[in-house]
Amino acid sequence: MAQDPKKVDENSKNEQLEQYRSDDSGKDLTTNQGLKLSEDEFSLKAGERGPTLMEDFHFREKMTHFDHERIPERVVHARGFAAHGEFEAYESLEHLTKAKFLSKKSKKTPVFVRFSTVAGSRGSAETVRDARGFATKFYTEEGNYDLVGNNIPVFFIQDAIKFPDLVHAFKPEPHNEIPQAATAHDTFWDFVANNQEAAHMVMWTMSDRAIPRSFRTMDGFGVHAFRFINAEGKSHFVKFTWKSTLGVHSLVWDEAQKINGKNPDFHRADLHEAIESGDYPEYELGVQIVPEEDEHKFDFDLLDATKMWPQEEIPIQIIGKMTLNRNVDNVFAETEQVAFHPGHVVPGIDFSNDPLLQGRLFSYTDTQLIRLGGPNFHELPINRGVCPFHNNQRDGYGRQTINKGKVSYQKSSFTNNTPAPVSEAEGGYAHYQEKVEGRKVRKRSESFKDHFSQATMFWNSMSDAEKQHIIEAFSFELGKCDSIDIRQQIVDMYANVNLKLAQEIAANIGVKAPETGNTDTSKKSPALSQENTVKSAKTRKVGVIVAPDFNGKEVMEVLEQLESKGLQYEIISEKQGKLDAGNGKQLKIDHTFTTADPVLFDAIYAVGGPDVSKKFARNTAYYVTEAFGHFKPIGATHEGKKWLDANGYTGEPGVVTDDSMKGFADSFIEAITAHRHWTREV
Ligand code: HDD
Repeated sequence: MAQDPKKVDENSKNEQLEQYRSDDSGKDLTTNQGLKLSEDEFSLKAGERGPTLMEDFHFREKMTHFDHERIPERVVHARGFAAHGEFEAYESLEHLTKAKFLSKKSKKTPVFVRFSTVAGSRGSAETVRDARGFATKFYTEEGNYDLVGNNIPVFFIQDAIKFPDLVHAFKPEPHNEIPQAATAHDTFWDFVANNQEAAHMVMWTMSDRAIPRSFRTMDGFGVHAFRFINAEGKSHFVKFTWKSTLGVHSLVWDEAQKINGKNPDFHRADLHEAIESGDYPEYELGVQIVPEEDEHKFDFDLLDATKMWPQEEIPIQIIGKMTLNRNVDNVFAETEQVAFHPGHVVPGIDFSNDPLLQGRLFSYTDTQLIRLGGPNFHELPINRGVCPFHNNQRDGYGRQTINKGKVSYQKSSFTNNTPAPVSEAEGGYAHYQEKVEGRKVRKRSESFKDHFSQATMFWNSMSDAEKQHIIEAFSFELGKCDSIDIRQQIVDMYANVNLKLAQEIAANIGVKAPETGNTDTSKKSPALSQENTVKSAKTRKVGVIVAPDFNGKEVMEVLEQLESKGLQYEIISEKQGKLDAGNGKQLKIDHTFTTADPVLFDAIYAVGGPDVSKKFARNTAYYVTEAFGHFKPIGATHEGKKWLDANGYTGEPGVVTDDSMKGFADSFIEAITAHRHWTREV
């Protein structure tokens, strides 16, 4: 079904979706044919205790639909969560690209974004160590444009033909389907040892980037070099980056593993709640531009997806902002059925010859055909463009469009040769006329053969704490490899990245430490360290532990200040209900100690009360000890201070106590702004 041509604005997609939404509450129950039903709890039987009858069309329809409810999950990125929003251009990029959604300052375009883990199946936990998918669909007036990226700017492999091998290696091992959503097993590391182009991305996946605190606190990357083409036909290479306005912040590994048990839905719940409470996630879009003539000026190949473009060498120009402001109405209809494809482009955006990108251009439509059951998935509401579409494609499973007339071919005098292609000047997509020549070969370019320089740059750019986390992550993952031979191969391989890194891992996992290796510390990209990211306390969640008869007046003031600075808090006590907060106020208890857990908060504020049970004291000690061990800010006032004293935490970095309450909230918020306190001795 084609839509009327009309101006696209930020509301266009929402208005289009509205015609497909159905609110069933308050309505009469019917079959799918619209027949009203008088009974829905009992099947039709021959006698009250007799067999169910074949003629029970209602039973058959209900059961058949249920039996067919599941579709294949995505072969990768199966576990995901999505939201709607809008993109606003900060300026006109007409000098670089014809793309209309980037053509005017303040122009708004509706978007749909799906975040995902990569390895785990659809029901797997969310805070696993993995890359995160960051796929954005722009519903533009010229058709859908998909930017299908990850939260890591490089990829494991250089050529798409290896993708099935890579995925087979990191997925659970086929003989026992273990482990779920984890690379801590033999086959993944065997693949890495034998495909050393993975060295750089593995550095990222062993770093804190692979355990984000939230989808809201991670950046996104288009990974490949694409092309911008302007109205004069001039091409520039471009890389895309999404930058979270909250900065890039991560969990610690012990915490991440525990969250997977306490709340396997941690990331989706975080995104959903943030949008519901008006804390809309925001990401600025940045572009790095390289003129065609500069293609060979760098010490890496622009077409190699295992290389990033250091922003100190090729600056990032911020060109717009995306705001996610609406949750989906139905996860299956929208999040599950959305079909992304790096080949969904608009005039002004074109491809480079990156062999990973070239292969992706085949794979995505192919996978949707099996996953969404046929060639008409573009008609699903979430996938429909907001501009009209007309062609001679017809039929197929689930076809919804009723194409009128007898002609479904080019060219026909009956229709005056329409629908007709249009010229480039009228918006017709024309591929960039790159001159290409060469012999047919199955080869890797010489310029793709340096696998270690940027992995070393990444290592050199890390803070001490980040380096320590990387060593621990390698030690954990390799420590779970059964094969000592593979452990040794990986350690030897990483001596090419940094000798000390390899030696420290070797010492932890019981293999021989390499004696020689890379000790060069000269090349760095400070922007890679999360130490240098945006720091903000906004939207952080504080767990507040209170007991009956707590000092309501003072504590309520602290809570008001947290709220006024944009923080969230939840109250934890021994029993749910309400506590008297003085001045006629009451404080609602959100959680008992068991319905929450310290790993689910960014910070803990211990208040306590004058007279608490031994169990209460033990629980509070557990909360502050966990928070301390995860380097989290801890605040304590009133009776709460004694738990910090008892454990020797008072005075440690990020531990804020105040006898007089003067300035407590400010100091506590400052500690929360720092995110974690790595200099703490744990
Ligand atoms: Fe891919 C899904 C990102 C390489 C083949 N990929 C998928 C999704 C993201 C990415 C975010 C999930 C989209 C969604 O939420 O629905 N993929 C990447 C990035 C890559 C990459 C950033 C490297 C730069 N992918 C890649 C290669 C191939 C694929 C080399 C195959 C040649 N990817 C797929 C797929 C998926 C997919 C099998 C599974 C589900 C889907 O496409 O829709 O076709």
